[in-house]
Amino acid sequence: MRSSRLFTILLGILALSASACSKSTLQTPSVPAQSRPASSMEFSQSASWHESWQNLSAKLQRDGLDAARTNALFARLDMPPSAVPMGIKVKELYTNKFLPRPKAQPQKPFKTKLGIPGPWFKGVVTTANAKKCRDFIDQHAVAFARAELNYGVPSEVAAALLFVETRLGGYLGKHNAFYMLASMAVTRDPADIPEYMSKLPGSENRIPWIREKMAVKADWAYKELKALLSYCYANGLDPLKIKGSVYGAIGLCQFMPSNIFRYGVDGNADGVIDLFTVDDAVASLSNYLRRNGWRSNLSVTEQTRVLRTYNAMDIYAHTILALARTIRQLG
Ligand SMILES: [Ca+2]
Repeated sequence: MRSSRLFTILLGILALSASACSKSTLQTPSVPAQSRPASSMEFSQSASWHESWQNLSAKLQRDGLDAARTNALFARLDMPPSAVPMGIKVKELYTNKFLPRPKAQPQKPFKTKLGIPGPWFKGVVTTANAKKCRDFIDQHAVAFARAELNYGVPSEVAAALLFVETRLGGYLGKHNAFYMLASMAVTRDPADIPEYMSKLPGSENRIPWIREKMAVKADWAYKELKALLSYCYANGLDPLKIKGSVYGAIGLCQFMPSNIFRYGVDGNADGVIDLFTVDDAVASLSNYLRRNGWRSNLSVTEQTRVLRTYNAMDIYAHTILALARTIRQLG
């Protein structure tokens, strides 16, 4: 039953691929309103933020990014770096290192009727959510069938992962990925995140430690920024229009930009890898899982190990596997 449906669906792929040729185009300049600063207090009080962007732009060009596009892009970025991504990261690192809190008793793993160990993310593994995933698979039957055939990742697992990451594309992050990564890349001085520093007890005595961590994270953000811009230029996408997480993960499958080059797939063969389309997101995440060890007939423990390459938490992997089984039980 399943395989004959699969075959019918695959017959439709060629026709679909031939007609799908729309390309994203560069649009007129404008910074998304939701990316604008809520308060100028969130940013460095330094008067030289224009200079920060200029230096960043010059470095990207020295590292090989197209000069005209990069200059034009930064000319449109008419606001100071945001302290938000680096501030949140420093707060997290500092709190873990210097302000350990008595941990709540961790939930012990437990057996469940589904055969997937708990705990799971609260409120995710429900029949209602499984139905949403089943409907989503049916609506995008070609994308899921093709990915399952090419990479061996069951549709239910791919859909459950998309549900956990972005609620099937319903929540794609409220930030502009380019602005967040660019901000993080130029925020290297504890004085640039005063709102965060003032709330961390004892931080004034640990400036060298904080500065060192900021440098590592800023370098990381720079690499991701470079990957994001290379991706946008290669695919005709406008970086100022790409929504993402506070750390620049994008698309239905929430890939970091550097992973797009490693694992991104143009699922619908329209010449563009666009992780905001279901076809490309499902193909890309399935390729990612396959390349990180997904095979048919893996045990739950082995499936968990593969999913943990996507996100290192057991609860993440177990939630996806439990939701996938619930979808399958719907038939
Ligand atoms: Ca595509």
